[in-house]
Amino acid sequence: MEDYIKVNQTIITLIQGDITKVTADVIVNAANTSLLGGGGVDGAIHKAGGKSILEECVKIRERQGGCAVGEAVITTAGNLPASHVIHTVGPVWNGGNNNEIEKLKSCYRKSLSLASEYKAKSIAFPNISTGIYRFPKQLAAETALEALFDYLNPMSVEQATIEQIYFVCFDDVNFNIFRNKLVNAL
Ligand code: AR6
Repeated sequence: MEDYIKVNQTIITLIQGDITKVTADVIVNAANTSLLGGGGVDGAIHKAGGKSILEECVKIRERQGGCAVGEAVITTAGNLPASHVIHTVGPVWNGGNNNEIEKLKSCYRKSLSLASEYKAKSIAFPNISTGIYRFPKQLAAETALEALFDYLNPMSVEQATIEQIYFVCFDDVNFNIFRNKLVNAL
């Protein structure tokens, strides 16, 4: 069973599993500033999506020198069941004194804006920064949902294209945190 809530016209759905298997217009990647791939969800997306994703990342690097923390760039989704991948760079958790919360919020906000620019109707997010970058999971979930609710409430004009937002939790800890939060929001 999928858990979901509706905010204005947008449905927010919780899924447990591998984001590379999710069908959505846009899949979001938790990348690093080099855009050249890595481990975790980044490794999984490049592996499943194929080399066309990396080729476009290399072009973006040549054009603008990678991607800053809190920013987002867009490429093809290659072989994934999506039209585009948005690569965003989450903050490394450093104790919380380095604007990590604002930077993480910015990842969600910029990804949603970019998806809207591309007229995406659906977008799937992983739990950005909560793996190798060690952002505390509870705080990351609160930050992600706050960014989302800020974006959807009040409904902005650009938001109108996005009808479906998926939170794809890979690990049990993140899944249970999100499930509790969504149940409480009902
Ligand atoms: N589908 C969905 N979520 C996943 C998957 C998957 N296939 N695999 C892992 N996760 P991480 P970060 C979850 O480490 O913390 C890379 O090397 C995982 O359980 O992928 O933002 C990049 O190149 C966790 O909850 O990303 C960067 O260098 C979440 O994805 C660095 O890691 C994020 O974990 C970014 O670190």
